Amino acid sequence: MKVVLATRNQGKVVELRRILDGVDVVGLDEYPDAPDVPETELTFQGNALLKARAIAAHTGLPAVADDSGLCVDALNGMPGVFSARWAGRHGDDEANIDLLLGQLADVAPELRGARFVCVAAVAWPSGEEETVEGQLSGHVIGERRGANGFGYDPIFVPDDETRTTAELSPEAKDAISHRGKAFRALAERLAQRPAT
Ligand code: ITT
Repeated sequence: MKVVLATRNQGKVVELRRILDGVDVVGLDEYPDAPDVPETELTFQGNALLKARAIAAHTGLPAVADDSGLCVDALNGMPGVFSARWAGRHGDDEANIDLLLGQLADVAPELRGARFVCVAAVAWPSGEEETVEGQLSGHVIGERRGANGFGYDPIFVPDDETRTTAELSPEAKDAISHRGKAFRALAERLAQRPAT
């Protein structure tokens, strides 16, 4: 089965291709005229569906999208759906991390709990759609460590780990990550369905 991956984030494309092993994944680079879909919803599920729907309508293929982010307890769940643009400019990982570290500077270690959340959506050209969710709980540390991954990985340590997700190998991150969980569930759904 062929599906279009509705993301322009290359870090995600790399992760998703790895996780959706066995599915024929084409990227948006093959559809240069595909619409840019603003994430206007206030939930991960709403935004994932917006993106998947628009790309399924444009390509006539099943389209897969996710919306994800980091929900920090001390910030009442923020940045959440605003994670990619927390410091103002979409995808500016360095500025986003700097801002978050500043906001948590006076927060005690035991109060720095957070979780990554990912909602993955598939939209079928027929109009049907499904979503699945994955989470990874942990805490935010006070400085950057590690060079793997993307986004907030250098400052996030999962529960039962001492390393940040940027210090884990890609495979070790996939095995426990919010996106790994959501997309493995989605891959099962895709395997059970015809392509139209
Ligand atoms: P698309 O919308 O094109 O898929 P995006 O980067 O805008 O790409 P999101 O709207 O889902 O994606 O934003 C997710 C942001 O949350 C991402 O830019 C990171 O800042 C953060 N994030 C999500 N998953 C992460 C992960 O596994 N590791 C580190 N940061 C992550």
